[in-house]
Amino acid sequence: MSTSRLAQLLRLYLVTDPQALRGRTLTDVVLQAVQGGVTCVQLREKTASTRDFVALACALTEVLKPLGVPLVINDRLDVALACGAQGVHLGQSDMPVALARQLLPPEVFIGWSVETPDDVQRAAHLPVDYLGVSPVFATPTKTDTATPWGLEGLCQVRAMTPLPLVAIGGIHLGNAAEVLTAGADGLAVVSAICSADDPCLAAQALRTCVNAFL
Ligand code: TZP
Ligand code: MG
Repeated sequence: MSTSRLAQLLRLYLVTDPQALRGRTLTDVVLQAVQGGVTCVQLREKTASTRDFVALACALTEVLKPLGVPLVINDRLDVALACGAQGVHLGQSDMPVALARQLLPPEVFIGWSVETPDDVQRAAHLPVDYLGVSPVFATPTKTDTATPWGLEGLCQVRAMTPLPLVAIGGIHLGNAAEVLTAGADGLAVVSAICSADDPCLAAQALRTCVNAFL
């Protein structure tokens, strides 16, 4: 896939978190979010058993494939392979991306979280397809993060790499425009959509903002 096509697919990137669903099912929230204009979904399960993770991944694949929305699996190559996901997202403590690239079919894209300028520099020599700039702002959704980049940090990352950049951490409708202005190609959100009263409306509003930057 071309870099520009991938950047397009990453524009409004929903990251799931079972704790953010407020009692609704994952599939329901994801479907509503996609109706509202989410362009990519990452399944992020930190406590599920492998069996449950695979079952969720397969269920989401069935829902998302016909809609043309890519599914990305967080952390787990085996789960991505088992369900035929389009992408894998890895962090600094996960499977090294060079190994992941050897293990995955060439069409499966790899995202990598960058937490420091050193990480961004290293990415230039690694087989990664996009970078997750993590976190841009502090967020109660994930508290064990590196120091937030802030908007200035995000601008610095933009100047350092031509790779598609997805910003994550504390992003909502109120700061989405400045995150895009700072150079993000896509917005990755958990709570702004998963925990919204109406995930479809929340996604619609964010998508309208993202579209204004096309
Ligand atoms: N990685 C860095 S911050 C974060 C992840 C998974 C959580 C983002 O959640 P929210 O609710 O969009 O701030
Ligand atoms: Mg990880």
